[in-house]
Amino acid sequence: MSDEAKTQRQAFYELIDTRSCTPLWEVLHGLVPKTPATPCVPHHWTWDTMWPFLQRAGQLISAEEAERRVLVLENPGLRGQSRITHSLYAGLQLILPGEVAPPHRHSQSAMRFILQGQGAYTAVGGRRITMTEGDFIITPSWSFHDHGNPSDSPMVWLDGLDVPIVELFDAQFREDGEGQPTTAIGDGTENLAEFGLSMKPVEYKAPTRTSPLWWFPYDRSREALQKLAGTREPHACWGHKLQYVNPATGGWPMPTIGTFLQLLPAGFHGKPYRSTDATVYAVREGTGVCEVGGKEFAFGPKDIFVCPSWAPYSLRADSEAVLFSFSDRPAQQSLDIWREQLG
Ligand code: GTQ
Repeated sequence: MSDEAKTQRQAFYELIDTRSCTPLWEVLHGLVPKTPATPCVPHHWTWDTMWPFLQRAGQLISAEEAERRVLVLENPGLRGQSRITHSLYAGLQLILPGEVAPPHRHSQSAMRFILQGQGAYTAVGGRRITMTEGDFIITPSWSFHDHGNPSDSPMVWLDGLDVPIVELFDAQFREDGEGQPTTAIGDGTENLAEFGLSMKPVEYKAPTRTSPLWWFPYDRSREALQKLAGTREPHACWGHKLQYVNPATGGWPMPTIGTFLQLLPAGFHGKPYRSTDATVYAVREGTGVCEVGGKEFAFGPKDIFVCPSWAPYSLRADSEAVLFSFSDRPAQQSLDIWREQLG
């Protein structure tokens, strides 16, 4: 191209720039790359690092003052954005004995996976679900919730929220306080009775795609995995892996976040796998290694690690390992854009 043509083009770009306009041909391949181009990088937060940070946070601020005493897990490729992946938020929440985190509600959907402690509750619509290590709990979009810890030990859980997705759509709403009953109207066991046995009240009609079962106790999921592991060969990539479901629809528990629990037998050496849903792992039991993006994360209980979209990763287990994970798979599938590749 001649210098004159270059100069003319540049002058044209500058002219249209003054009217909030830009030439597609300069940006096309960035807009529609051949394969996913993500700023999200693989990362590992060990419990050994995070537990002292959480304890220190517990000395510095109360749950009441903080509203939620959470250390946000920020992806190193997305610093300052409060995201663990491009589409999801994650944090570690600490609630000390005797504390309450005040009620609020928001349009963002939330999930918790309990890492440490037992006897603290999260109240959804006034039903106080008493939580134990390994439990998976959902807080549906726009439902009032607060947390309290009447037990005598600290509780820590992993929070996962669809904050960046709701932000993408500019559909954020929040309301504080009031709406939540201040005394418990149930302990969560009635929620298990209604929806936790592959049955539902006959009059129930699903008003949304969010699961009416909010509490998925660990002992049940763990037992299911153990049974599976005793009766079949592990899958070459993911061992024995179950996904949590909305019992009323058979779909995902939340419209934006999918959750999984998997067991890797001792000595398991998984084949590489990749999918377009960047995945956050929380180690529940055992030790092993995740190989991803040229890194090796040697993981142990309560560690968190993240595998970005489309980066091949493989999982190994030294001892029998149980991993909880979550991703935006339901959102991608409802948009018909989700892909995976095995081996
Ligand atoms: O527990 O309601 O980690 O609203 C971030 C935002 C937790 C919560 C978080 C929240 C919550």
